[in-house]
Amino acid sequence: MRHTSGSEQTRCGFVALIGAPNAGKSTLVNALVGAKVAIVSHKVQTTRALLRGIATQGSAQIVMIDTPGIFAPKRRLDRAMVTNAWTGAHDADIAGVLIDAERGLDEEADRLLAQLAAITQPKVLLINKIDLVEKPALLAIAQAANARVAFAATFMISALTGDGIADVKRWLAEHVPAGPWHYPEDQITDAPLRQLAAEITREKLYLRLHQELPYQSTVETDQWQERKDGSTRIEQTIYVEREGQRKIVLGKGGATIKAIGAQARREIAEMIEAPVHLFLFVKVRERWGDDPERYRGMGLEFPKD
Ligand SMILES: Nc1nc2c(ncn2[C@@H]2O[C@H](COP(=O)(O)OP(=O)(O)OP(=O)(O)O)[C@@H](O)[C@H]2O)c(=O)[nH]1
Ligand SMILES: [Mg+2]
Repeated sequence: MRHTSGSEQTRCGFVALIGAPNAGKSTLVNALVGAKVAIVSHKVQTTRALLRGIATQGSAQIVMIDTPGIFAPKRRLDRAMVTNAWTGAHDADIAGVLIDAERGLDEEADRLLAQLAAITQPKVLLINKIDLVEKPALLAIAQAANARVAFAATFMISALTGDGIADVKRWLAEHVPAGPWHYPEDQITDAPLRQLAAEITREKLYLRLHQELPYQSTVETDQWQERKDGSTRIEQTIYVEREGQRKIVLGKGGATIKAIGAQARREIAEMIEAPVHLFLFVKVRERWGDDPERYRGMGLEFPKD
């Protein structure tokens, strides 16, 4: 742990990243932390619950809060995710508002900007994916957004290429409150390994499966056993809603689950720096989206209605 000593005053604060689904929040958390802590996919609604990624810059510790995308919720799970995102924003010291430059101020971004009045903390505008858009369009987005919301600063970035990320990090480091660090200096997330491992498998599901299937599945780590030979034995369950979905996840002769398992195993092994034996089970739980137990597993509040 760092201590305040001499002229060096430490700073520490929470920065929530909010934005429409797929705006690049999780990619940006990873870029600021400098390691993959949050899962990323090309599909919307990848992130389901708050996840903290810890970045450091000089004497400042910046705790980034990755949140689910904000959209008009339909299902119970959607409502839990969107509520969770706003909770993250309200509890943070600073809110980073991501706009996808390629989409500009579309209906979803428009609705988000309208809802920002409820956030009283300093807000920073982060126009992301600038690698995909010409400069005049970026300036137009910056102007239009700033005309509607009092942002403390505006940054144009690419979370993917790293363009502009150092500037964002410096600004955040200067603007988080003075105070002691919340986490040891080598910690990069507060999520338990079991949960990170379940997320990695869920990412592979998102990358591999099409249409609605990823949204109708969830992953839980059931067993985590460190063995004498230094390897770790992990059992996970993938919950789906119907038998037909179970068949798709398994694939012909088990080919799909095998590929998902191989990819997940490799990445989990990299994360824990030990050989991993990963066992995946696929279970049908009709209406798991209405089962409070599953929400606990995801780290979400269960909405009662
Ligand atoms: N070209 C480009 N793609 C990006 C950039 N940032 C993120 N992406 C891509 O955008 C997609 C969504 O990224 P995520 O980080 O998962 O987005 P998110 O906002 O966390 O999405 P949800 O969790 O679903 O709300 C992925 O395919 C990323 O690779 C960027 O700066 N440029
Ligand atoms: Mg995300």
